[in-house]
Amino acid sequence: MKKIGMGLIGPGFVAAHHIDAVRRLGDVDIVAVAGSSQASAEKKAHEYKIDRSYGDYKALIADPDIQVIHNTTPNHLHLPVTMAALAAGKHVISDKPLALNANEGRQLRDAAIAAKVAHVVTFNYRGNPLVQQARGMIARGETGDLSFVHGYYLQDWMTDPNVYSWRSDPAKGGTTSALGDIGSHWCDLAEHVSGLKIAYVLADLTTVIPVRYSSGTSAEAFSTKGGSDRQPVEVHAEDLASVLLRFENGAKGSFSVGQVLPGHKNDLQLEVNGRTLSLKWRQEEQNELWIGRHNQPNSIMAKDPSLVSKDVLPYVHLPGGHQESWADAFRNIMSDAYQWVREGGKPEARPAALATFEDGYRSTCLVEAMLKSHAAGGAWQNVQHSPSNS
Ligand code: SOE
Repeated sequence: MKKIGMGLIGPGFVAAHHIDAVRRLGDVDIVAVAGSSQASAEKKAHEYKIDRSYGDYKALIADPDIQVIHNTTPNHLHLPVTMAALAAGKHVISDKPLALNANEGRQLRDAAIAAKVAHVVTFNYRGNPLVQQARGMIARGETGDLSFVHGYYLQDWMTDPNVYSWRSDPAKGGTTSALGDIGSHWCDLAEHVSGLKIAYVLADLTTVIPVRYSSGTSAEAFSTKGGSDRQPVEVHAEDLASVLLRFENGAKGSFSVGQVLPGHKNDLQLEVNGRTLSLKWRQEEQNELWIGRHNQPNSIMAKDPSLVSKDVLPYVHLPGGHQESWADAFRNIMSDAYQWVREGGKPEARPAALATFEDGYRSTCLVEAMLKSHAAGGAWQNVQHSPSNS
C-alpha cells in the first residue's frame, strides 16, 4: 500500500500527539515539519525524528510528497495556513478551534467544501469508545427523549499567574480563552453525543486572573517553563465561564468551563438525562460509562469489546480492564481522518464520528453567541450558523 505523505505546521504541545497518532496508523509517512523559523523547525524535526524541516509553511505546503497538512499553529494562524493548504488542494487536519471567530470559520468551511478535500477538526473526545457508545444508545432511543444535557470542562494549568501563553494574547489566541479552548470541546461533544443542536445560550464570563506575568516567550499548554524576569500583562479573556443552554428540541442544558480551578487537570464531564435513562461520561475516568435508571439499580458499563455495540468496536483496541486513554482516542480520530483521506475526502465517505470544518465552524458560532450574550449583560442569544451553499 502506498503511504500517504503528511506534513505538520506549528510544532507546539499538541503537535507531538498528532505525530504520535499518525505514526501508529502505519500507512502514513511523516514527510516534514514547519516552524516559525528554520532553526526551530530543525530542532523539532530532530526531536520528532522527521527528515525534512521548513522555516516557511508555504514551502511545506508546496512539497509534492505531502498530501495532508496538519495545522497545529496558534489560533491566529489557522486561517492563513489552512487557506493556503486548501488552495494547494491538500487535505487538512486542523487543530481546534478551527478559527479565531465565526467569520473566519465560515470562510474556512466554505473553502474546504469547494476544495473537495478531507477537512477535519480535532474534536478528539469523539474518538473515545464510550462516547460513541453513549451516542449510539441515544440515537437508538435507549435513553428516551433527552430533557437535560449538562456538564463541565475544568482545568488548573493556568492557576499560576506566571503561566502566560499565546492563548491569553488576543492577537494570537483570540478574544476568548476558556470557551474557545475547552468550551469548544464540551459543546461539540454535547451536540455530537446528544444529536441535538444548541439554539440559544446565556453566558456569564469571568477573568479570575486579570494580570499574568510573561517571560517573553509563549509557553506551550501545560508547560511550567519560563525565566524569572517577568513582565505583567493584562488579560481580558475569560478563564472561567458558566453557560445556560436551550436546545432546538426544547431540551435544557448548562455547562461550566475553567482553566484556573486547582485540582482539575483535564476534567471533562458530559451527562444527559433522558425520559428512560441517564448517561454520564467523564474524561478522567474514560473507560467507564455511568447508566442511571429510575426503577432499577444504576450501573457502570466498562469499556470492553464484549459489552459495547458492534459499531463501536473499531474504537476499542484492548480487552476490558486494559485501560485506554486520551492518546488512544486521538489515534482513533486520526484513523478515521486518514480513512477519509484515502477515499479522497468524498463527502459521502466521511466516517460518522469525525468532526469536519462544518463542525469547526459551528463551534466558532457557538462561542461567538456566548461572547455576545455576556457582552449584552447576560441576555439569551440565538446561535447564528450560516448553512453552506453546496
Ligand atoms: C489545553 O487547554 C488543552 O491542550 C486543549 O487545547 C486541548 O484541546 C485539550 O484536549 C487539552 O487541553
